[in-house]
Amino acid sequence: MPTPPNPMPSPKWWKEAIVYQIFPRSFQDSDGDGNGDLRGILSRLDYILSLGVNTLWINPVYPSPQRDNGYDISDFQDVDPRYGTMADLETLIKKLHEKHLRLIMDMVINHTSDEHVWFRQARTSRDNPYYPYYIWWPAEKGKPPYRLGFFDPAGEAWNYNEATDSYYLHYFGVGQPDLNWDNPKVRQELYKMLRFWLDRGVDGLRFDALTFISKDQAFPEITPKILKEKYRDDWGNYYATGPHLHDYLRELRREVLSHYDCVAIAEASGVSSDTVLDFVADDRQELDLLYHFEGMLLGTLPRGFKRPDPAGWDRGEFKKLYTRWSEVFDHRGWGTIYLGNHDQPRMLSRWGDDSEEYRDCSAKLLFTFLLTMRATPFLYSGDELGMSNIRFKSIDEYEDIETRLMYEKLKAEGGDTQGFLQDQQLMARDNSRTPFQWSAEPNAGFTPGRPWLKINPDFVKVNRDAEEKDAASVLNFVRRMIRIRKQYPALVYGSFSAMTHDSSPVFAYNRTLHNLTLSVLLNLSSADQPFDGLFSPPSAGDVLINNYPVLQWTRQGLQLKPWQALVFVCGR
Ligand code: ISL
Repeated sequence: MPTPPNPMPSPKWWKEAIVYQIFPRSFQDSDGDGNGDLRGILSRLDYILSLGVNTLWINPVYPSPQRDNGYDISDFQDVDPRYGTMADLETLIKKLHEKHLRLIMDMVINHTSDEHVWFRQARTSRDNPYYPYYIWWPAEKGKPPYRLGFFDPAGEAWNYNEATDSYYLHYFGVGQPDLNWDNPKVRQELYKMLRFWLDRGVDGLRFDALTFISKDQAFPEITPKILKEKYRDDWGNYYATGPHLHDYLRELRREVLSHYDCVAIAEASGVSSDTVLDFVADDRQELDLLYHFEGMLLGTLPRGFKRPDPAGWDRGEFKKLYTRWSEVFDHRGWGTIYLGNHDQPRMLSRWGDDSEEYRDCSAKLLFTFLLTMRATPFLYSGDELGMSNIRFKSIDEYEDIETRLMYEKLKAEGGDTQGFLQDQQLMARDNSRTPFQWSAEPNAGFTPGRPWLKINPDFVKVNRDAEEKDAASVLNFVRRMIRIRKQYPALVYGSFSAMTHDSSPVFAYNRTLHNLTLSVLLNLSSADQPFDGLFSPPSAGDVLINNYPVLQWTRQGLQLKPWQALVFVCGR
């Protein structure tokens, strides 16, 4: 007998998880220093619970010089005073567990800060026992082969260190030296550190830049031609092909993960739908989940090089891509879905339409999409209010190392800095890092002090308080969608089948489990769209979700309003 298209997968808590990501620095400040902190999160637990989410992911809160917002860790096993204390973190874990919420912590194990004691030791001499904790190119061999450093002013991943007369490798900023995973001591130290957190009750680990940990230390020449032909012109694709990557992931599973009931999630630049199962299929014994960048690339300008066209991403490709990423897990593995996070602009501004007219309905549509796909949804804090890009005008308003360095580099090269600033209004990471908008009070109720990053002036209208009072707000819609996802297992485990494969902006699909089908219709555009497929009022079933007060049937089928999102339920 042929296998059914989507057999019921084995249930797991992390397949049923609805993850809410908090960028702690911007969520809630409790002590007036202008930075969000752990006590701030604790004071907002009721709000988080009211959303209906069951899992929290927080970005790094470890001691750090904060050159890359905590992704440059100087001590893996403590809490940065600006976020609070270890006791605050322990209280957070305890309180979350009392309320049946799980906690995912961010683990940055591809690199450390240059202020980490390992690196402070390593850089003093080639004989130092910590020298082999990092990756070096001795100067007597000449200049090292070119590698791209994402956050480097010269775009170079090698930095010369005088005391050792050698260059250290840093795929990100100069203050983020890459760890040498080929050194078994490094791996054992990291495993010990991970156990430290898991022993404290952390339920999941989100591994930063995990696909980059293994490097070919013969450092072959990667010419522009090779990069283009073999790696689709993306250094991330090359960095994700390290020779021992899968060995290390299997070892990580064996030594650490397999001993805990935890979920392991990789941030996985360079992984495509062709290779994802090598990481997350059960029999691989590596990871549980990963999140890919293929969706993001569809709406990305190659780092500041092209004029943005916010409405310009290809709807047909979008549908194809997410259908492909759903189907790849039909029989093995499990996926994740997201449209924004701390590294991306606000999802409403990038994938929806944040104009006065369509911001509400397009935000609601995007949540309908995230919460009806066959994958674990990652929701980014603030999106549930329909927060949008701040669109800074001047470079001085930016805090982010990425934007600031790209600007400096361009300026030094005599490039088009004005065009770049315009692009950043769509793409910059700081767009999604502005403080959470709690109320119309000064500083949006985020801090009594001076916020570390400017608050989006639209907070006087777009804020939690106002949306609480409005039954038709984005916030209340999100709560409803979350309830529905929890109420219908078909939305988690049911099969996914796309209803159409055309290039129209209407994304239509069915989610079916046993005798129940939920049909989802999404008009991903700011124009009316006909939908003539397969549908007539009685057979469509009952309307479960409609982000408009109307539903317009014609002889040909449905006439969808701009950004209209519909969910029908049929069967029982
Ligand atoms: O490699 C990339 C593109 O080819 C990047 O998208 C890369 O994967 C991504 O920037 C990694 O992000 C993570 O690590 C960074 C940090 O700044 C980000 O905030 C974090 O999410 C360095 O730790």
